[in-house]
Amino acid sequence: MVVAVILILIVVGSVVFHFMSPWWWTPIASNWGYIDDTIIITFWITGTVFVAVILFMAYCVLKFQHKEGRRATYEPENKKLEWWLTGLTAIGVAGMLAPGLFVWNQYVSVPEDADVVEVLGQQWQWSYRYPGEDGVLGTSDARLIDSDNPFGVNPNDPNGQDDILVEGDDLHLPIDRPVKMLLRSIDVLHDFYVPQFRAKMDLVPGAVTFFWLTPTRTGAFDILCAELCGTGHHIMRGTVIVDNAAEYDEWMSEQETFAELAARAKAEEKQQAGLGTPTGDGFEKKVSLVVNEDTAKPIQ
Ligand SMILES: [Cu+2]
Repeated sequence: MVVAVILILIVVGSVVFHFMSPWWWTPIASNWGYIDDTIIITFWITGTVFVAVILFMAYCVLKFQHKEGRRATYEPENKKLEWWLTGLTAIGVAGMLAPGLFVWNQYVSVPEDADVVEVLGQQWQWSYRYPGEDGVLGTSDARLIDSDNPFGVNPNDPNGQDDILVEGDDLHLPIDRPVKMLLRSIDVLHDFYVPQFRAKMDLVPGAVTFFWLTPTRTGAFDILCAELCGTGHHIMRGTVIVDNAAEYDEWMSEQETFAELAARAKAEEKQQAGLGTPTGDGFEKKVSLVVNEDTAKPIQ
């Protein structure tokens, strides 16, 4: 009797906790309400099975408790019952998997008018690249990455010259605009995850993965890495800021392009080598005397 009561209390407690729990998901900030729907369907199916199984156990504990002279019967085969259990299990599993297939199809079917943003993951930080005014990202290659070209943008690709590079700062997205997120890693597996967007995807070295979303709420949201990627995994965080159109345009106008970044890096290099004097216009003036630092003698 006590065991049956405990089992019933477990069921009641679980259902009450499920509906009263303070640890529920955060309010959604993207178009992916479908993903919440699939989770709710899974909750209902697994929850119904959980309640049915535990209540059945409570019933059996009560009904078949020990009584003097009662003997258990042996029934190894029950075709009818097996068909029922197989059929119901199949319907339950299909009910959990099928909605996910439809949502997944939508998740990777990018609308034609979507903007593009590239997310670059590395141990242990996030960086972002926007296509600039031409709307096309330049080609890139991990082998081109160095301290002056942290994204490995192909310097010979005209499409890459106006790419906007955002390193060590926030990702900005405009509200109500579909955006295709291209995901690239330059070292190990990472996973770009914004809980409020209900969206996540692995970054796989050597491949470019993608999904799309439309931000539906302005604000600042955490970007987490959801793939164990080394000792600094827990600090691999970022912030995505969803702006209204005016704020977004203003922010974008303050960003630096790949060409500007490359020119600045070159200028700094020259300055460090002692071959130029800052003139404010990119060291355009040629110096007449070039000094070989090894010998400190004038060379031709
Ligand atoms: Cu990571």
